Amino acid sequence: SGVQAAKVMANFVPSKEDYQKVYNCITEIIDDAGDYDDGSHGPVLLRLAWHSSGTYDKDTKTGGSNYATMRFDPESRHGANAGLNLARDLMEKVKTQFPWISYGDLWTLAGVAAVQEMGGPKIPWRPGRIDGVAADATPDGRLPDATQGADHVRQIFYRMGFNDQEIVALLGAHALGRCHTDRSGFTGPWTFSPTTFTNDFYKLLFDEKWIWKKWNGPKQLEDKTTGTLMMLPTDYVLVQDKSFRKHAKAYADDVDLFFKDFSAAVSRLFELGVPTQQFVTTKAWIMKSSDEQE
Ligand code: ZEM
Repeated sequence: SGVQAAKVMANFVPSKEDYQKVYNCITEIIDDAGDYDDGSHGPVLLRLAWHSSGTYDKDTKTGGSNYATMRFDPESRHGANAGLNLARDLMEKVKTQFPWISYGDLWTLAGVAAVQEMGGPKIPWRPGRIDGVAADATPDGRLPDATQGADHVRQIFYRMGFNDQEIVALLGAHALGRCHTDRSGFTGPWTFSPTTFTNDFYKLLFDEKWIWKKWNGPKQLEDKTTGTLMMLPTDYVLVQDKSFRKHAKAYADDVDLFFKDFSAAVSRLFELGVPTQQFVTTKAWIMKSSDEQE
Protein backbone atom coordinates (compact mmCIF):
# COMPACT_ATOMS: atom_id res chain seq x y z
CA SER A 1 0.00 0.00 0.00
CA GLY A 2 0.99 3.64 -0.22
CA VAL A 3 1.43 3.73 3.55
CA GLN A 4 3.83 0.75 3.53
CA ALA A 5 5.78 2.20 0.57
CA ALA A 6 6.11 5.53 2.35
CA LYS A 7 7.63 3.67 5.28
CA VAL A 8 10.55 2.62 3.06
CA MET A 9 11.16 6.23 2.07
CA ALA A 10 11.07 7.40 5.68
CA ASN A 11 13.75 4.93 6.84
CA PHE A 12 11.09 3.21 8.82
CA VAL A 13 12.15 0.80 11.59
CA PRO A 14 9.58 -2.01 11.65
CA SER A 15 8.30 -3.40 14.93
CA LYS A 16 7.29 -6.95 15.83
CA GLU A 17 3.68 -5.95 14.98
CA ASP A 18 4.77 -4.93 11.48
CA TYR A 19 6.34 -8.37 10.94
CA GLN A 20 3.19 -9.97 12.31
CA LYS A 21 1.27 -8.17 9.53
CA VAL A 22 3.63 -9.67 6.98
CA TYR A 23 3.16 -13.09 8.58
CA ASN A 24 -0.61 -12.69 8.36
CA CYS A 25 -0.38 -11.72 4.69
CA ILE A 26 1.71 -14.86 4.05
CA THR A 27 -0.88 -17.06 5.79
CA GLU A 28 -3.54 -15.83 3.36
CA ILE A 29 -1.36 -16.84 0.44
CA ILE A 30 -0.69 -20.25 2.04
CA ASP A 31 -4.43 -20.88 2.23
CA ASP A 32 -5.39 -19.25 -1.07
CA ALA A 33 -4.19 -22.22 -3.10
CA GLY A 34 -7.35 -23.39 -4.86
CA ASP A 35 -6.73 -26.87 -6.23
CA TYR A 36 -2.94 -26.42 -6.38
CA ASP A 37 -1.37 -29.70 -5.17
CA ASP A 38 -3.06 -30.69 -1.89
CA GLY A 39 -4.73 -27.29 -1.44
CA SER A 40 -1.94 -25.41 0.32
CA HIS A 41 1.06 -23.32 -0.70
CA GLY A 42 2.69 -24.13 2.66
CA PRO A 43 4.97 -27.00 1.57
CA VAL A 44 6.53 -25.21 -1.40
CA LEU A 45 7.11 -22.09 0.74
CA LEU A 46 8.89 -24.19 3.38
CA ARG A 47 11.05 -25.67 0.62
CA LEU A 48 11.95 -22.14 -0.54
CA ALA A 49 12.99 -21.14 3.00
CA TRP A 50 15.09 -24.30 3.35
CA HIS A 51 16.82 -23.97 -0.04
CA SER A 52 17.62 -20.33 0.60
CA SER A 53 19.28 -21.31 3.92
CA GLY A 54 20.81 -24.69 3.12
CA THR A 55 23.62 -23.33 0.92
CA TYR A 56 25.58 -22.32 4.01
CA ASP A 57 29.19 -23.39 4.50
CA LYS A 58 30.42 -22.92 8.05
CA ASP A 59 34.11 -22.90 7.09
CA THR A 60 33.95 -20.10 4.52
CA LYS A 61 30.84 -18.52 6.11
CA THR A 62 29.30 -18.21 2.65
CA GLY A 63 25.75 -18.96 1.56
CA GLY A 64 22.72 -19.16 3.85
CA SER A 65 19.60 -17.06 4.14
CA ASN A 66 21.18 -13.61 4.50
CA TYR A 67 21.25 -12.36 0.93
CA ALA A 68 18.38 -14.28 -0.73
CA THR A 69 20.57 -14.87 -3.77
CA MET A 70 18.14 -17.37 -5.29
CA ARG A 71 16.51 -14.29 -6.87
CA PHE A 72 19.43 -14.18 -9.29
CA ASP A 73 20.55 -16.20 -12.23
CA PRO A 74 22.19 -18.76 -12.16
CA GLU A 75 21.11 -19.78 -8.60
CA SER A 76 17.46 -19.43 -9.63
CA ARG A 77 18.14 -22.05 -12.28
CA HIS A 78 20.14 -24.50 -10.14
CA GLY A 79 18.62 -27.95 -10.61
CA ALA A 80 17.81 -28.31 -6.91
CA ASN A 81 15.70 -25.14 -7.06
CA ALA A 82 13.43 -26.29 -9.88
CA GLY A 83 9.86 -25.19 -9.21
CA LEU A 84 10.74 -22.67 -6.53
CA ASN A 85 10.01 -19.82 -8.96
CA LEU A 86 6.40 -20.50 -8.02
CA ALA A 87 7.14 -19.86 -4.33
CA ARG A 88 9.23 -16.78 -5.10
CA ASP A 89 6.46 -15.37 -7.29
CA LEU A 90 3.94 -15.87 -4.48
CA MET A 91 6.21 -13.95 -2.13
CA GLU A 92 6.49 -11.05 -4.62
CA LYS A 93 2.86 -10.26 -3.81
CA VAL A 94 3.79 -9.87 -0.15
CA LYS A 95 6.90 -7.86 -1.00
CA THR A 96 4.76 -5.41 -2.99
CA GLN A 97 2.59 -4.80 0.06
CA PHE A 98 5.52 -4.63 2.51
CA PRO A 99 8.43 -3.29 0.46
CA TRP A 100 10.50 -2.59 3.56
CA ILE A 101 11.10 -6.29 4.36
CA SER A 102 14.25 -7.97 2.99
CA TYR A 103 13.81 -11.03 0.80
CA GLY A 104 15.76 -13.20 3.24
CA ASP A 105 13.48 -12.17 6.10
CA LEU A 106 10.40 -12.62 3.90
CA TRP A 107 11.31 -16.11 2.71
CA THR A 108 12.34 -17.42 6.12
CA LEU A 109 9.23 -15.90 7.71
CA ALA A 110 7.20 -17.74 5.07
CA GLY A 111 8.91 -20.97 6.17
CA VAL A 112 7.97 -20.23 9.78
CA ALA A 113 4.38 -19.46 8.78
CA ALA A 114 4.15 -22.64 6.70
CA VAL A 115 5.18 -24.86 9.63
CA GLN A 116 3.03 -23.08 12.19
CA GLU A 117 -0.08 -22.80 9.99
CA MET A 118 0.07 -26.48 9.03
CA GLY A 119 -0.06 -27.46 12.70
CA GLY A 120 3.63 -27.68 13.50
CA PRO A 121 5.56 -26.26 16.44
CA LYS A 122 6.28 -22.58 17.00
CA ILE A 123 9.52 -21.60 15.26
CA PRO A 124 11.50 -18.82 16.99
CA TRP A 125 12.41 -16.26 14.31
CA ARG A 126 13.98 -12.82 14.16
CA PRO A 127 14.54 -10.32 11.35
CA GLY A 128 17.76 -8.74 10.19
CA ARG A 129 18.71 -10.29 6.83
CA ILE A 130 19.73 -7.88 4.10
CA ASP A 131 19.31 -8.10 0.33
CA GLY A 132 22.53 -9.08 -1.38
CA VAL A 133 23.68 -9.06 -4.98
CA ALA A 134 24.21 -11.82 -7.55
CA ALA A 135 27.90 -12.04 -6.65
CA ASP A 136 26.94 -13.23 -3.14
CA ALA A 137 25.49 -16.44 -4.60
CA THR A 138 27.19 -19.77 -3.91
CA PRO A 139 28.09 -22.35 -6.59
CA ASP A 140 25.70 -25.13 -7.57
CA GLY A 141 25.94 -28.39 -5.63
CA ARG A 142 25.54 -27.20 -2.04
CA LEU A 143 22.06 -28.66 -1.54
CA PRO A 144 21.59 -32.42 -0.99
CA ASP A 145 21.15 -34.86 -3.85
CA ALA A 146 18.25 -37.21 -3.06
CA THR A 147 19.77 -40.14 -4.97
CA GLN A 148 22.77 -40.39 -2.61
CA GLY A 149 23.49 -42.20 0.67
CA ALA A 150 24.31 -41.46 4.31
CA ASP A 151 27.85 -40.20 3.62
CA HIS A 152 26.55 -37.52 1.28
CA VAL A 153 23.78 -36.46 3.66
CA ARG A 154 26.31 -36.10 6.49
CA GLN A 155 28.79 -34.23 4.33
CA ILE A 156 26.14 -31.70 3.24
CA PHE A 157 24.60 -31.10 6.68
CA TYR A 158 27.89 -31.20 8.64
CA ARG A 159 29.06 -28.43 6.26
CA MET A 160 26.11 -26.34 7.53
CA GLY A 161 27.09 -27.19 11.12
CA PHE A 162 24.39 -29.74 11.99
CA ASN A 163 24.86 -33.07 13.82
CA ASP A 164 23.15 -36.44 13.20
CA GLN A 165 20.25 -35.74 15.56
CA GLU A 166 19.55 -32.39 13.90
CA ILE A 167 19.75 -33.92 10.42
CA VAL A 168 17.13 -36.49 11.35
CA ALA A 169 14.91 -33.83 12.95
CA LEU A 170 15.12 -31.56 9.89
CA LEU A 171 14.19 -34.36 7.51
CA GLY A 172 10.87 -34.75 9.31
CA ALA A 173 9.76 -31.78 7.18
CA HIS A 174 9.02 -34.41 4.56
CA ALA A 175 5.78 -35.09 6.41
CA LEU A 176 4.72 -32.13 4.24
CA GLY A 177 4.28 -31.73 0.52
CA ARG A 178 5.16 -33.95 -2.35
CA CYS A 179 7.58 -34.57 -5.20
CA HIS A 180 6.81 -33.39 -8.72
CA THR A 181 8.13 -35.07 -11.87
CA ASP A 182 8.51 -31.69 -13.57
CA ARG A 183 10.62 -30.30 -10.67
CA SER A 184 12.86 -32.98 -9.12
CA GLY A 185 11.84 -35.91 -11.31
CA PHE A 186 10.52 -37.82 -8.28
CA THR A 187 6.81 -38.32 -7.68
CA GLY A 188 4.34 -38.51 -4.83
CA PRO A 189 3.85 -37.49 -1.18
CA TRP A 190 5.59 -38.97 1.86
CA THR A 191 2.48 -39.12 4.06
CA PHE A 192 -1.30 -39.36 3.80
CA SER A 193 -1.65 -35.82 5.24
CA PRO A 194 0.82 -33.68 3.27
CA THR A 195 -0.57 -30.37 4.54
CA THR A 196 -0.46 -31.29 8.23
CA PHE A 197 2.77 -31.24 10.20
CA THR A 198 3.10 -34.60 12.00
CA ASN A 199 5.75 -37.20 12.86
CA ASP A 200 4.14 -39.56 10.34
CA PHE A 201 7.25 -39.42 8.13
CA TYR A 202 9.18 -41.39 10.79
CA LYS A 203 6.27 -43.64 11.70
CA LEU A 204 5.78 -44.63 8.07
CA LEU A 205 9.49 -45.25 7.62
CA PHE A 206 9.30 -47.91 10.36
CA ASP A 207 5.74 -49.20 9.95
CA GLU A 208 5.54 -49.67 6.19
CA LYS A 209 7.45 -52.07 4.03
CA TRP A 210 9.31 -50.02 1.43
CA ILE A 211 10.11 -51.39 -1.99
CA TRP A 212 11.88 -49.87 -4.99
CA LYS A 213 9.42 -48.33 -7.41
CA LYS A 214 9.47 -49.87 -10.86
CA TRP A 215 9.36 -46.97 -13.25
CA ASN A 216 11.43 -44.94 -15.69
CA GLY A 217 12.06 -42.11 -13.22
CA PRO A 218 14.83 -41.69 -10.65
CA LYS A 219 15.33 -44.34 -7.95
CA GLN A 220 12.69 -43.96 -5.22
CA LEU A 221 10.79 -46.21 -2.84
CA GLU A 222 7.08 -46.83 -2.52
CA ASP A 223 5.03 -48.32 0.31
CA LYS A 224 4.15 -51.93 -0.40
CA THR A 225 0.62 -51.62 1.04
CA THR A 226 -0.84 -48.85 -1.12
CA GLY A 227 1.90 -47.87 -3.57
CA THR A 228 0.84 -44.25 -3.16
CA LEU A 229 3.49 -42.99 -0.73
CA MET A 230 7.15 -42.40 -1.46
CA MET A 231 10.56 -42.18 0.16
CA LEU A 232 13.69 -40.75 -1.41
CA PRO A 233 16.91 -42.78 -1.13
CA THR A 234 18.15 -40.10 1.31
CA ASP A 235 15.01 -40.51 3.45
CA TYR A 236 15.53 -44.26 3.61
CA VAL A 237 19.04 -43.87 5.07
CA LEU A 238 17.32 -42.75 8.28
CA VAL A 239 16.39 -46.38 8.93
CA GLN A 240 19.46 -47.94 7.30
CA ASP A 241 22.14 -45.97 9.16
CA LYS A 242 22.55 -46.96 12.83
CA SER A 243 23.08 -43.48 14.23
CA PHE A 244 20.30 -41.88 12.17
CA ARG A 245 17.94 -44.76 12.97
CA LYS A 246 18.17 -44.22 16.73
CA HIS A 247 16.93 -40.63 16.37
CA ALA A 248 14.30 -41.50 13.76
CA LYS A 249 12.87 -44.13 16.14
CA ALA A 250 12.78 -41.59 18.98
CA TYR A 251 10.82 -39.17 16.77
CA ALA A 252 8.45 -41.89 15.58
CA ASP A 253 7.69 -42.72 19.21
CA ASP A 254 7.48 -39.19 20.63
CA VAL A 255 5.84 -36.43 18.61
CA ASP A 256 6.57 -33.82 21.31
CA LEU A 257 10.27 -34.58 21.17
CA PHE A 258 10.16 -34.27 17.38
CA PHE A 259 8.33 -30.92 17.51
CA LYS A 260 10.80 -29.54 20.07
CA ASP A 261 13.89 -30.69 18.16
CA PHE A 262 12.52 -29.69 14.75
CA SER A 263 11.72 -26.22 16.03
CA ALA A 264 15.24 -25.69 17.38
CA ALA A 265 16.96 -27.08 14.27
CA VAL A 266 14.85 -25.22 11.71
CA SER A 267 15.13 -21.96 13.64
CA ARG A 268 18.92 -22.32 13.41
CA LEU A 269 18.74 -23.41 9.75
CA PHE A 270 16.91 -20.20 8.84
CA GLU A 271 19.61 -18.09 10.54
CA LEU A 272 22.58 -19.66 8.76
CA GLY A 273 24.84 -17.08 7.16
CA VAL A 274 23.38 -14.09 8.99
CA PRO A 275 25.98 -12.21 11.06
CA THR A 276 24.68 -12.03 14.66
CA GLN A 277 25.02 -8.25 14.82
CA GLN A 278 22.55 -7.90 11.95
CA PHE A 279 19.64 -9.30 13.99
CA VAL A 280 17.40 -6.63 15.47
CA THR A 281 16.85 -8.60 18.70
CA THR A 282 18.92 -11.03 20.78
CA LYS A 283 15.93 -13.13 21.75
CA ALA A 284 14.02 -14.55 18.79
CA TRP A 285 10.30 -13.85 18.47
CA ILE A 286 7.37 -16.25 18.43
CA MET A 287 4.97 -15.07 15.73
CA LYS A 288 1.25 -15.60 16.35
CA SER A 289 -0.42 -18.22 14.19
CA SER A 290 -3.69 -17.30 12.52
CA ASP A 291 -5.84 -19.35 14.94
CA GLU A 292 -4.42 -17.39 17.88
CA GLN A 293 -5.65 -14.13 16.39
CA GLU A 294 -9.28 -15.02 15.66
ZN1 ZEM B 1 13.16 -31.69 0.86
N1 ZEM B 1 12.80 -32.36 -1.02
N2 ZEM B 1 15.00 -32.55 0.85
N3 ZEM B 1 13.55 -30.90 2.70
N4 ZEM B 1 11.37 -30.77 0.85
C1 ZEM B 1 11.63 -32.20 -1.73
C2 ZEM B 1 10.47 -31.57 -1.29
C3 ZEM B 1 10.36 -30.93 -0.07
C4 ZEM B 1 15.55 -33.30 -0.17
C5 ZEM B 1 15.02 -33.42 -1.48
O1 ZEM B 1 15.83 -33.83 -2.47
C6 ZEM B 1 13.68 -33.07 -1.80
C7 ZEM B 1 14.69 -31.07 3.44
C8 ZEM B 1 15.71 -31.95 3.13
C9 ZEM B 1 15.84 -32.62 1.92
C10 ZEM B 1 10.83 -30.02 1.88
C11 ZEM B 1 11.51 -29.57 3.02
C12 ZEM B 1 12.77 -29.98 3.38
C13 ZEM B 1 11.75 -32.82 -2.99
C14 ZEM B 1 10.69 -32.82 -4.06
C15 ZEM B 1 13.01 -33.38 -3.04
C16 ZEM B 1 13.56 -34.18 -4.23
C17 ZEM B 1 10.77 -31.53 -4.88
C18 ZEM B 1 9.70 -31.48 -5.94
O2 ZEM B 1 9.75 -32.31 -6.86
O3 ZEM B 1 8.80 -30.64 -5.84
C19 ZEM B 1 16.78 -33.90 0.29
C20 ZEM B 1 17.68 -34.79 -0.50
C21 ZEM B 1 16.96 -33.47 1.59
C22 ZEM B 1 18.03 -33.81 2.56
C23 ZEM B 1 18.74 -34.92 2.52
C24 ZEM B 1 14.65 -30.24 4.61
C25 ZEM B 1 15.77 -30.14 5.65
C26 ZEM B 1 13.47 -29.54 4.56
C27 ZEM B 1 12.90 -28.49 5.48
C28 ZEM B 1 13.31 -28.30 6.74
C29 ZEM B 1 9.44 -29.75 1.60
C30 ZEM B 1 8.47 -29.01 2.52
C31 ZEM B 1 9.14 -30.32 0.38
C32 ZEM B 1 7.80 -30.36 -0.35
C33 ZEM B 1 7.72 -29.27 -1.39
C34 ZEM B 1 6.42 -29.25 -2.15
O4 ZEM B 1 6.35 -28.50 -3.13
O5 ZEM B 1 5.47 -29.93 -1.78
